[in-house]
Amino acid sequence: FLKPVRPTDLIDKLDQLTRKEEPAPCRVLIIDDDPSMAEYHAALLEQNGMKTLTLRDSLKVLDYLSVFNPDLILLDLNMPECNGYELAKVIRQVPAYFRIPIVFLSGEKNLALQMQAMATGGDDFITKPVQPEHFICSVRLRAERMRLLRQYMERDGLSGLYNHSVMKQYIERLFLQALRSDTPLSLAIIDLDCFKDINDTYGHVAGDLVILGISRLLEQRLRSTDIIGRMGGEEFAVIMPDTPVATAYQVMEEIRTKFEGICHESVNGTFHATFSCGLAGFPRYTDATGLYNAADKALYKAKDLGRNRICT
Ligand code: GH3
Ligand code: MG
Ligand code: MG
Ligand code: MG
Repeated sequence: FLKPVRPTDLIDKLDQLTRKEEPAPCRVLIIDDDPSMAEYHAALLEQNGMKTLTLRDSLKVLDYLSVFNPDLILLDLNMPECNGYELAKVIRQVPAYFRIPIVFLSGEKNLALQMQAMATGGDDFITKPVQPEHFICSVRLRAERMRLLRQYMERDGLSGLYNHSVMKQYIERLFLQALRSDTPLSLAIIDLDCFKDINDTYGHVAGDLVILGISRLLEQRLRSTDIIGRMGGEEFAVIMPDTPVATAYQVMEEIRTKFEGICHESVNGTFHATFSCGLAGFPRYTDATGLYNAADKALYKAKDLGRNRICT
């Protein structure tokens, strides 16, 4: 005998499935040619729950930025290969890194030179030797704000997955990476079936719960290196690096089966939901747009063939 579902139960469930703010620690990139200095600053931050990466060679910075994805950059001013002024200017020229706070960390006492450094795009100037409490507090506040800002800009409000514009950037970037390293890559586009009917029959709160349900299921089942996003409405995309289409098909098929088995609750009774999925991959498609269009076309094929299936 089933207990009737109250609207508040659904709201509680929505809350439960909504991903809370990321628990991951703030990431701080330290660029300093003096290893003992860098180590000391890194230790201070690590002891206070932050993750750090130290680079001695300022010329390597751009390579590491996209990999480490820092919430804040600590930049030494005087370095042999490329000084802090020049480096800050270069970093600021990359649109994706425009917002990352840059804090200069230098023994430079000359106020005019400090101002000159700030003018290149620095957010603050801390003189060495640092006062530890002040240093930790200053770095933490800026890094945490950056992480929150990033969350708002990059994530979809309901599902917590990456939003449309971030996914488009990832598709371009990961496609180029696959091309360069000549490794396979798969792209899946997922669309919930007859979702309008689900909303109409069971209410939009239940619909939202289905969106959250598929979001959490994708996160649980896929690898941490896979990129999952909500493209809009009831459409999702998954980028799977290092994964040939045949493997991606198996994984998505497993997710599809699991999803159709989930019993969703609503004030108008329980129900099941399904999705259709289009798959395409590199090396078959040789540019990111072609790949996306192919996956989209495969999705339409899946819909045409009767939904609740995966097509390539
Ligand atoms: P198909 O199987 O062909 O995809 O049919 P469909 O009904 O899923 O497709 P259609 O594009 O006609 O309708 C999509 C519906 O998804 C319409 C819209 O109300 C609903 N929807 C979009 N975003 C949300 C959301 O955030 N929450 C809820 N509850 N519904 C949403
Ligand atoms: Mg130096
Ligand atoms: Mg749909
Ligand atoms: Mg749709």
